[in-house]
Amino acid sequence: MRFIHTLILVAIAFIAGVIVGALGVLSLFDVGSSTQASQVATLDNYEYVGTVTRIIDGDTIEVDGIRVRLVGIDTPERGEPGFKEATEFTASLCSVGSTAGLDIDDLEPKDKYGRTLAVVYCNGVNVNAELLRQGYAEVLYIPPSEFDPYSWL
Ligand SMILES: [Ca+2]
Ligand SMILES: [Ca+2]
Repeated sequence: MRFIHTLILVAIAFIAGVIVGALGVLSLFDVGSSTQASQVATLDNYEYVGTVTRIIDGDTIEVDGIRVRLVGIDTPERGEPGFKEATEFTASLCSVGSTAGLDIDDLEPKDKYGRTLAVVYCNGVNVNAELLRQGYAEVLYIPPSEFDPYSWL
C-alpha cells in the first residue's frame, strides 16, 4: 500500500510539474508575441527611426547625422534667454545615442535650409509638444503642415 501511495504522490507531482511548465511556456509565448506586436505598432507610427547623433539646440537635432528641425515650434537661439534651458531639455529627453522616431511633415518634409521637418518622439514622448507644454518653446505654425501645434497645448 505504501508503495502505491508513493507512486500516486509522484504521479501528482509529475502532473503538477507538467502543468506549471506548460503555463510558463504559454506566458513566455504571450510576452514574446505582445512585445513583437507593440514594436510593429511603434514602427508603423514613425516614418523614420534612428539614433540621436547630436543636439544642436532646443528645436534642432541630428538623427543618424540627418539634421532635423522640430516642426511647429521655436526655441530661443544661441545668446537669447532660454536657449540653454531649451537645449538641455531636448538633450534630456533625447540623449545622444538614444533612439528617436520621426513623424515627418507630409505636407512640408524639409525647410528652406534642407532640414527635415518632423515631430520627434523619444521614449514615446512627443518632444515638440513637450517643449511647448513645459514653456521651453513657442508655437511656430507655418502652413502648409501636417501638424497643428496649437492642438498640443
Ligand atoms: Ca529656434
Ligand atoms: Ca508624417
